[in-house]
Amino acid sequence: MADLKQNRRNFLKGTALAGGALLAGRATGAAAAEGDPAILDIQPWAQQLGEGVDARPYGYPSPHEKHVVRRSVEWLTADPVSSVNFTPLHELDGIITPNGLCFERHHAGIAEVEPSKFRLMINGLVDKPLVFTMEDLKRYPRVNKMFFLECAANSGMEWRGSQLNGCQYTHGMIHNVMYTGVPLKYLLEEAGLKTNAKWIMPEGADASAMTRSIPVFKALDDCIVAFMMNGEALRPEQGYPARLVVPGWEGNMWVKWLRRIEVGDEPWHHREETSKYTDLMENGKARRFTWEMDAKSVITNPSPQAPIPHGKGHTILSGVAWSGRGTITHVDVTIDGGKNWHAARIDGPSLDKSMHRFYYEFDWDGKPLLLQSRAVDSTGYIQPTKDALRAVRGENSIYHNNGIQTWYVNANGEAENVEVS
Ligand SMILES: Nc1nc2c(c(=O)[nH]1)N[C@H]1C(S)=C(S)[C@@H](COP(=O)(O)O)O[C@H]1N2
Ligand SMILES: [Mo]
Repeated sequence: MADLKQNRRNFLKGTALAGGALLAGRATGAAAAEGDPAILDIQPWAQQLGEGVDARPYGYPSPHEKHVVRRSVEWLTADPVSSVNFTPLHELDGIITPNGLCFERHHAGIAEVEPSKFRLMINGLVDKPLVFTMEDLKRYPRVNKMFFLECAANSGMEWRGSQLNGCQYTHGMIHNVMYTGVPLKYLLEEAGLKTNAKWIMPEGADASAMTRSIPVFKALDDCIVAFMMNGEALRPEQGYPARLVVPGWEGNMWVKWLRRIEVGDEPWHHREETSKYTDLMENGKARRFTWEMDAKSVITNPSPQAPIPHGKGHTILSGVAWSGRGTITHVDVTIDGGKNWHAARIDGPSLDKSMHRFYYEFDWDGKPLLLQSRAVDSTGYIQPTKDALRAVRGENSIYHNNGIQTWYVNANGEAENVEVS
């Protein structure tokens, strides 16, 4: 483990870098090597013509990236149609989740909705019940907003101790996407909310007909009926042709394949807000309606699926942080299990209820590391330790685990999921 002096030095370097200084004298490029065939030989791709512009009408990644895929945990569920797969966070950088890599959570498989048969009904406590087609929706003013969606069960398997080896599995029930769609407020206003309208109940068109109760204040604030993600039509997996976006709130409320929104004066207490998506406390009572996702972060590199490949020396640590209550104002990082904390550098857009990317550059002495990150959001909330969460919530929880994650890195640079107290 690095000693205190070592860490102070790293801290100063980290600060200098955050100030924009370059890594003077620490360049990692190798000196020009004589006779390097990768430089001198004419490579296959330069010896023949490549494919033309007619070869790939819809592009796809390089064959060298074929390991960058969503993955599932086999023992987690009995059947893939009511299951989950995970975003490969350790293979991504920046803040955008590519459409083909967004984790999926379905209760009854992927509904293949025919867009010409899409109908969105608004009924219940409204002046005039309305039905919208896709064409109708596309004639309302639309907005473009980037938001994370995190399943409330993300990190749920870790509640009783470290279990899964990889941030894809411990933290990959999240994606961060730019949505294009119509503010729900415009549609509700057109239908005209009655004065006693306090709740809405979005319903999915899939075989699970998923429903959740959402308070009207949220529906009128920032919910969106989205039909595009990252610039193209929603993928079937994500609710094509339209899904509800409920910024900062648990993923279960973001109803996919939207078909109906009922307006009422009280919540419906359906399955997804009673038997599921409630938190069983120590005293046997269940906490319900925990909508907002608290600030959370994870180091994506290094991590169990992404060891340090280069041995000691200049090392880039990277990760993501998010909060359902606003932006992330800082992320602190420790490489010695919490003895010393260093300010990480947040890079890229800092948007409300969206993922943030952070980096911490340090000189690795080649000794084992205990890595942790801790996010602070714009409300001043500080991401808690897992022990602090358990002290308040007991041992029975699954959902809403935003505790600090620890990776142990050995002298070979291999990482493992552990807990320190
Ligand atoms: N209609 C419908 N909507 C749904 C679901 C579903 O099974 N059916 N799953 C919910 C859950 S539990 C989550 S976490 C998110 C997952 O969204 P994603 O598949 O885009 O990742 O969608 C939510 N919306
Ligand atoms: Mo979920």
